[in-house]
Amino acid sequence: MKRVITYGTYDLFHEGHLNLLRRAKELGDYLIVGVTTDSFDLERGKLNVCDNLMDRIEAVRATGLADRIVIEEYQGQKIDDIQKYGADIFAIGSDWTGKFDYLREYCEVVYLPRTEGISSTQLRERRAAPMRLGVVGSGSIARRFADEAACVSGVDIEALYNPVDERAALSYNGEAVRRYTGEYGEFLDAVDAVYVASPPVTHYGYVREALLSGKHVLCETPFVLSDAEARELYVLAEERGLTLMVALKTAYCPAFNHLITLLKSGVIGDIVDVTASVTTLLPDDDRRRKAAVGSGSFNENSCFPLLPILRLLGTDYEDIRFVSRFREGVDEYTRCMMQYPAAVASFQVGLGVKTEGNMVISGSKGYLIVPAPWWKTDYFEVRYENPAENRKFFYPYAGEGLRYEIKEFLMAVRAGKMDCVKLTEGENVAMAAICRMFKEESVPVVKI
Ligand code: C2G
Repeated sequence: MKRVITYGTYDLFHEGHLNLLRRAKELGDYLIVGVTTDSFDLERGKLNVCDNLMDRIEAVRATGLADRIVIEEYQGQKIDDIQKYGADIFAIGSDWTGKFDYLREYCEVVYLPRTEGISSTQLRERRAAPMRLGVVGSGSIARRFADEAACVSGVDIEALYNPVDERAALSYNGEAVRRYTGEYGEFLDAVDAVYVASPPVTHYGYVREALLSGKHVLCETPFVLSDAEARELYVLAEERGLTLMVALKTAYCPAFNHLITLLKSGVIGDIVDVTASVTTLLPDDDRRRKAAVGSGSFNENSCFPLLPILRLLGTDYEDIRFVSRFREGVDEYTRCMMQYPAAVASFQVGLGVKTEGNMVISGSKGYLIVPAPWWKTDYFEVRYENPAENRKFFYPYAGEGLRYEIKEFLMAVRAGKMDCVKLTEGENVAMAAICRMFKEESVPVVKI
């Protein structure tokens, strides 16, 4: 009996998939079909899979062509499967020609003709017109965002708004994005949604006007610098049925999310301490180090450490205090301590001081450590008193890591959700409230 094995995601199962399975089956007597898991697809950069694993398996089963269906979970599994199931032939579509020649060591490799004119990507795009996104601002984060957006299907960057810089330009998919200078209203008319990446003090105004014009908003960090402003914007979004999300990239990364779910499931027992730091050493003349509204280390960086703190310990802290080194009217370094009924958190942020950028979460049974830069999490360790029990976890962190937030934003807009469970309204309001308290010194701020 000749055994054939083939693999795929089989998202939005279509004629191309069916033809491929038929051709693969004709090569032998017994067909094994591997269907990728959602996490394996994420790892290999497929971010937009619509159907879940069970639906995709069901679609393959319904063809009646597969004699056995297996789940593909990791890179290198094809070799294991070929040996485990005694496959004689590995078959795959011609779009992969040459890519699986390394399997010839284990069995025959056949590249089958691909069906032209149909693909899951096309079907996904046909299901919903691409979201026309406008970008406010054209600094380095906006440029990185545009590069990352090109990796997410279903999003098109249509317009750039920058009223202050005559030379402002943004390139998307190799082309210059149409630029609007003084006319925010015209810019908003040209798009469905807005990504706000202008200086922080301008966020509130741009977000508000975009929401009033019926546009969904993804706003860079720091979102806004007062809880009253944050609340007002969420009310506007809710009244108009719009999505309002904050582009705090760490919140949407696969590793960070697994870290949170592991901790919530009790791997280190009760969480007693969260310690994290984020420092960016900037030149003295950088805009962010100048005494102006919205500048300084706390405003610039605090949302990063506050993300794990608020997510793990909640927003009901009992006490908060700061020690800051101020130079020329701006905090170039701040250490903050937050006290909870049965836990404590502290973090350091700096623009004029450099620290180790790791995160340690301590618990009653062990601790979790993420090496610097923890906010770009792709690896962490859970450690115990007995080192034999320690565990290491590795994850993909594709590109600049912004594609995850872009994908979540697109999914929230399409699903008609106001925000995303990965970074909630409550957390964003709490972060804005802490920025306000620091600015107003309504809680202890010791200046050194
Ligand atoms: N296919 C095809 N014609 C199309 C579209 C897809 O013949 N118009 C084939 C692909 O070449 C592949 C199979 O259908 O052999 C499944 O395609 P996808 O679902 O896109 O999966 P893919 O990303 O190609 O998975 O481990 C996974 C495999 O490496 C490939």
